[in-house]
Amino acid sequence: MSNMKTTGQQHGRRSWAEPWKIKMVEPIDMLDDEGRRGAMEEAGYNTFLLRSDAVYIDLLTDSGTNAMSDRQWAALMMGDEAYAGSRNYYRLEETVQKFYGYRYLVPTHQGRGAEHLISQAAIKEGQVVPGNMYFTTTRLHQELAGGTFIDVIIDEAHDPKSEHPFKGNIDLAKLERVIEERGAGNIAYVSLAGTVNMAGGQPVSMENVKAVRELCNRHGVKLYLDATRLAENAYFIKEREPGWRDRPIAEIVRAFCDYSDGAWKSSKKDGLVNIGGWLCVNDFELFEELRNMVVVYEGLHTYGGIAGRDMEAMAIGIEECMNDDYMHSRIGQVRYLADMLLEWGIPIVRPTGGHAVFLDALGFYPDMPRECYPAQTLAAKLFLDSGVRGMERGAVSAGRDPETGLDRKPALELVRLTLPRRVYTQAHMDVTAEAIKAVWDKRGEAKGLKMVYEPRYLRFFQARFEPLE
Ligand code: PM9
Repeated sequence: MSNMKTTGQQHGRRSWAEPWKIKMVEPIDMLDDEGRRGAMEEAGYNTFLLRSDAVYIDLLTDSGTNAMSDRQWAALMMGDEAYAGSRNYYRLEETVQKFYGYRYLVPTHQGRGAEHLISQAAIKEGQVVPGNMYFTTTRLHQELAGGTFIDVIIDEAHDPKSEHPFKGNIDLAKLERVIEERGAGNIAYVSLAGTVNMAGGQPVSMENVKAVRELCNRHGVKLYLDATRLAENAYFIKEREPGWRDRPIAEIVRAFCDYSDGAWKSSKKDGLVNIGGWLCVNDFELFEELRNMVVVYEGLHTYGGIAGRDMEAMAIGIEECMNDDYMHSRIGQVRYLADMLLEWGIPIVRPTGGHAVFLDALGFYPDMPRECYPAQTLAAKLFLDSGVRGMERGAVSAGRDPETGLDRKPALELVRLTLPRRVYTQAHMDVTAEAIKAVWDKRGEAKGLKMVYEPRYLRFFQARFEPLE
């Protein structure tokens, strides 16, 4: 039975509240105008290069920024820091098997550790990896393993105004075409992510994963999931897909995973911890290979680069993120912020996604050339106005095409305001919305940025810019 009933909604109340109360607080304050200007200049107009002390409300990412529960903090004291065979590993293994249903688990220090292992083990030089929109670290690991990512997400995902309820879905015709053109033997696997990050946190339907599985079966192709935000994806299935309304999030996650051959996960997101990740597969031979590789790149196969105490907190985080009441408040907070912006006519990606509100920078600055990095500019302007930190998710994040060396120009040029879980209150959301409104009202003044330093990999993390004005 769903525990959503405890929100009191059955009594006709309109409001919801978080199913937790605050036990410990971390003071924050805002630098004055001059302080914020100095901090932004020092950071080369890249919000990743700001010191967090300079930030007032930090919506850079939901990755590793979660507030852990009292149960998780208490669990840290139960860490078994044995080099080999830690009891926390077995607890994590049992929990992952129970909730995600896979046979074999390899722990990793975070998501990209798992991406590295699966890419190296499952991609052969020259193979392609079709998937539902690229993610920065995922695609890079696929490329470093000799693969080429091919986007087969539905067209609606590239349109910020489309109200399609499952904009994360794979376009089956596109996928079939890739398989037929390249030949099934040249497909490493299909890479399917829940609540697609770069599309605006957009979900994948159960119907779609089932159909993708059937298509993969017909061609003998493997299907692996990026389960980083799969519990959040399950909320949208419950809300929007016929037949799932009365099913708990946990059941939906399990049913979704059952269509796949394995998954990787950054537990730093909907897994409700600050560090950790894992990789799971059902195939024993592949598992043996991964278990062997993990000792080279991460650590022994019973800790994979993290402490025993962190594995214990991860196991509890899995149980907590499957709580329907919690998930209702989580997605509800994202919508609270989005709805204020919509009321003021501020352009954001529709429908509102699972982990963040995405500002449409091309809607803010329709006349600014893409070469002047509208989203990078908008993220900088927002920090300068109010100390609110967001993240560019546009041309800078997309990087260069490895073959041509030219800048990729994704259809979406966005600033992501990502909500850490169980961290900020609705008052913080009010202040954030008002800051965005102030930047929106002054949108005619923005001139853009030029890139003055570009690192080789994942340039958005460390690139530096100068203002054009
Ligand atoms: N995502 C995020 O902020 C953190 C790094 S990139 C700015 O959204 C997916 C869907 C992710 C993700 C990280 C990873 C990698 C894999 N898949 O950061 O290595 O969103 O734990 O996970 C970030 P790790």
